[in-house]
Amino acid sequence: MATGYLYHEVFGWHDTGSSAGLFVSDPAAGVQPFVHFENAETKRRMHELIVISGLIDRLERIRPRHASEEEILRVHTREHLERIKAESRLPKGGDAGDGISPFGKGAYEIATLAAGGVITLVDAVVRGNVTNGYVLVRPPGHHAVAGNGMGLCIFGNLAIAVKHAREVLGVGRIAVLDWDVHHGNGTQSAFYDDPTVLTISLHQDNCFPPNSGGVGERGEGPGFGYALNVPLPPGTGDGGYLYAMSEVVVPALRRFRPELILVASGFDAGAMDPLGRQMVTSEGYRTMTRQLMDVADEVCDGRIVIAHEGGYNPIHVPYCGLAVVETLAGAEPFGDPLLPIMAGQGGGVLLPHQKSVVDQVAAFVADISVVTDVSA
Ligand code: 9RB
Ligand code: ZN
Repeated sequence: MATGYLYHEVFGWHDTGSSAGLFVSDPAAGVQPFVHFENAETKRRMHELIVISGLIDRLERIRPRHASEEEILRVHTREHLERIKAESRLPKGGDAGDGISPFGKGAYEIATLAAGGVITLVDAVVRGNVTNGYVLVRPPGHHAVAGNGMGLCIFGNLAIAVKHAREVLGVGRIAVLDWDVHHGNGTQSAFYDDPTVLTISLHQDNCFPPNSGGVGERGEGPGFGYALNVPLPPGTGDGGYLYAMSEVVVPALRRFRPELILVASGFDAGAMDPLGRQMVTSEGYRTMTRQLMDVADEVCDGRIVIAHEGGYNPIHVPYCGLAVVETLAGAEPFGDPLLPIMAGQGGGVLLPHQKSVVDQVAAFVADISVVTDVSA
């Protein structure tokens, strides 16, 4: 069966304006404005590489629809939805909620298309039209919490799709793996007390949001044990990420036995990212995808939906994304000219301080069991 692929040109029209890296530009203080780091280019270039490489011919192109208000409200408050809608009508747009997440006019419609895009691919996978798929959406979603957006995220695209899978499609257990370099705090918070949704986040220790995603965040109430956080030290590359996959992610999925696996896929753990300080290569992302597919074949007939999040190096991100989508589709590698440059930089080796974090979280996996009462 085919691999689904979803991208829409209007995702590139979401306007985050200018900034100065992580700072607000301020000419009086000598801080010159620059194009915002979260802009269309990494995503547009990833899409164009998928076309130019010929991979597009192996994919089943899927068209997104907008998420409805009812679908957004399964995760977010009415106040948040109405505020975004109102600010989105203003000539200069507004902010998702934390004062550092600007959006231009019309962002509401683009954000609902992003959330609806993930829903569309989840529908296609659960109904059996495609085996798996990649949703190349923008704006991202994994930081948005119920009452506000943050970290450039407006609505929780994946959380909204999880609720859809549960409430409309009747999917029981769902796992969300987040390999973006930042903590998937929003997705985690939507299901923190829910033992039927396992959230696992591999991220750089204390990167963003501040003080979020420590190993001690494990869920609460009946959901205790069903949130896993692996805060990897700066400098972690393929060696540490693949060890986290094989010691935490794969065993956790084997114990939990999800019926559907979703991935929050940021490429900002990539070795050339301007925000992250990690060293993952396109081969690292390829192997992580392969590991996930192998366990998905065991537990859920291969059902995986991967949705785009961060990743800010316009040269490297397209090759990382291509590697993931090629793997999903069972296609041969097109090649990544950056790999030889990264080969000698050391990220391929697992170091003791990385291993000790992973081993700490691996000990929590035994607390996971197959939850059969999804109405709990
Ligand atoms: C600003 C600050 C950030 C930092 C990181 C992200 C991550 C995005 C992502 C978003 C915004 C702070 C602009 C702190 O890729 N998530 O997956 N902004 N950080 N202070 N100020 C002024
Ligand atoms: Zn990120």
